[in-house]
Amino acid sequence: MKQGTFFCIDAHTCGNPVRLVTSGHPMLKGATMSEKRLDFIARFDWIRQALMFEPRGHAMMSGAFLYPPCSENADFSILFIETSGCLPMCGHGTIGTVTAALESGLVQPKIPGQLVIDVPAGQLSVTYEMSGDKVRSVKLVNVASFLYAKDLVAFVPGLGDITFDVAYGGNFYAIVEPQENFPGVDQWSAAQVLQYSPLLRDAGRALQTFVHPLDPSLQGLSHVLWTGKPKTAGSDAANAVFYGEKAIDRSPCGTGTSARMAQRFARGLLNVGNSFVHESFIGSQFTGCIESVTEVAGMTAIVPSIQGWAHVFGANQICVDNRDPYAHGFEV
Ligand code: PYC
Repeated sequence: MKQGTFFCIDAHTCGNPVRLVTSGHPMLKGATMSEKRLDFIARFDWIRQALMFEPRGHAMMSGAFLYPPCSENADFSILFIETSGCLPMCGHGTIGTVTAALESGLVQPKIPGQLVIDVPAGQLSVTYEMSGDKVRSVKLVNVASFLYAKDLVAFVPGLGDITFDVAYGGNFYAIVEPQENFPGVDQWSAAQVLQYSPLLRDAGRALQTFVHPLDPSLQGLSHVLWTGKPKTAGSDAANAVFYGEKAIDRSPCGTGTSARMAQRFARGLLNVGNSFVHESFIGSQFTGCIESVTEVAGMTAIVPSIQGWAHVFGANQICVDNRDPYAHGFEV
């Protein structure tokens, strides 16, 4: 049938959109969110495309569905949807979803101020602060994050050789530090990020495949994180995260910040307990921290946390009607 009506709460996390879809959920097969995500991709991807792509969305559009908990200790589960697909984990998406779900009364935590959330990449522990009926800030303890490959070199047409690391923070990131052929993202325009990121991502994908050692469904170099000098007071570093085909994250990117902290930890540049204030391309900030050190299949990993804020700005009802030739959206 591939049509339906979806009620949505629209919010943004530090500038990046979060469309929390509160009705029209398909029933998904699977015991874990990882399995449910694969079922959604196989059978219901048209819903993502309709709600994320133009004309109902745009290149940066990102959203989520709430599902019942998969684990006994969890309050609920999140399925992330966005223009690039169904991410295993999304930090800005979690902060926006938690904010919208709490403010609208969609979720009632077992313990006030705390939530446990199942996501496809694993489980999150979340704490939040309220100010009246508004959520002031959300802190999530993310899945174990680790440096996967370092000092890879790829030829990027127009730039030349670029050296980069690949780290996992819920998604796999190519992380590029300033170097001879890249002056730092603070010296770059958005057009340059959009021009060179897909070229570097393609070159990285051609070098090797990036697969989570414990869950092969978590694989693929999906994001590029360019680093540089910060502009906002209090920031430790700046970044521009590229994802999908044309998106630059307006938030400082939760999974990207987790991957960056894992990379810095592995390189001896950040320690347990250190905070790391990461600035987005528009200057908004997340505060990251290395909570502890752990192991993933014999590899040293960190348990990172990310703190940020979101604002709900509206609600809408989206109709996907097959009489509309663009019912399932388009990308240009
Ligand atoms: O915050 O993790 C994140 C994220 C991923 C893609 C866009 N934002």
